[in-house]
Amino acid sequence: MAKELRVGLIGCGFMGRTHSNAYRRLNNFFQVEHRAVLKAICDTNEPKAQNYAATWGYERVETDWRKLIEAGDIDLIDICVPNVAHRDIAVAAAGAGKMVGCEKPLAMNVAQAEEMVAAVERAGVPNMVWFNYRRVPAIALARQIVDEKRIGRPFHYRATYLQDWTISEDVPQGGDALWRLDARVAGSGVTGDLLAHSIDTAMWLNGPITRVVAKTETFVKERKHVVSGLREPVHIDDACMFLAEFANGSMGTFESTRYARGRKNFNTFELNGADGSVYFDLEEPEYLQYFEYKQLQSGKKAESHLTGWRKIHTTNSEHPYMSHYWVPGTCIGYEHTFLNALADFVEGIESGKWTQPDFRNGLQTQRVCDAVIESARAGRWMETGVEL
Ligand code: SOE
Repeated sequence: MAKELRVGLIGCGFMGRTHSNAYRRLNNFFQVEHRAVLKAICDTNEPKAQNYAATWGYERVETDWRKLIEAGDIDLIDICVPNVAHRDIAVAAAGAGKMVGCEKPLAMNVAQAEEMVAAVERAGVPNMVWFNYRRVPAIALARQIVDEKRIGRPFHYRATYLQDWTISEDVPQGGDALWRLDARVAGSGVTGDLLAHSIDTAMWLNGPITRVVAKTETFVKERKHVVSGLREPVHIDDACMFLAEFANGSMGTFESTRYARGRKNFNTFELNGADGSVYFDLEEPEYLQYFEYKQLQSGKKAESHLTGWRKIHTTNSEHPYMSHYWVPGTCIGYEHTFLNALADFVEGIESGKWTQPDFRNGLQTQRVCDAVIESARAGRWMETGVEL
């Protein structure tokens, strides 16, 4: 009989939906020993939580997250609430001996993230940060190509993460839907929200980022606050650009904004090495582009008249995660990245080799985010303090 993984999920927003969908689908696609059981959903807005429970099949509703922590019938606390609440919930959950999943960014800042790491490590509980883009098959293939040493000595890493949903000055800040614009709740703007993804992917593919120099901008200086009803100063970074040095000697550029008209979720990266390059664009998520300069098997340079960027449609069963889905040539979507992450987490619990990124790994990304914000404030290069 399958073991139960009894889930208490906190937060009824967009991320709560992506995670709930993953729990529901887990056993349809992955042969794991555990069966996910949706025990309780928690939100301070009870009617919203009731509706959510009915939609996704949660057994019960709570309005105070502490009730989930105390509950004897919950194994995993999944944190899908605004960043300001991550630390308290995670520390309490770990203290109660529960497994913890947390949406990104891990925390408001490094100090909080360190407390969270200490709590899960003291308790010895499995933990994960939901950096879902690592679980895009094409991105996981990029990692495989790096691991196979097909890139050679790395020189450049280039990332962009662009959106356009805050251009209008009439978009308010704060409240359930727009807390990402309120620095007291989000910690930072695009740096913690979007660049955290880019940084996580970059360090996964290309190793630790050691130093950064950044420039941020807040284009709309005041917005009406949903809670107070007043026009209040905006303290988040609307846009951020930074240069990075990697421990392996390569150089990085990162750009993110919510003011790139026409760009909805434009998340790209390119890694250039002496022997090859990879390029990914989330607007064509099933493709990884690969330029092979030196052939791995022969050690020789690819014949010049045949070189060129190869656009790999990552839908073969040999591609990461794809053997769990459909026949070659058919695609999976955004929601499957969360399902893949959950499957990795559960397989990690079962094998005893917990999956990455765990909280300690999420702390490394937090260190870069904090260094980026600090560098923009101070106007100079900053050491990140990322573990080497
Ligand atoms: C912001 O608009 C957002 O929803 C992020 O918070 C997610 O992490 C990103 O993947 C999509 O965009």
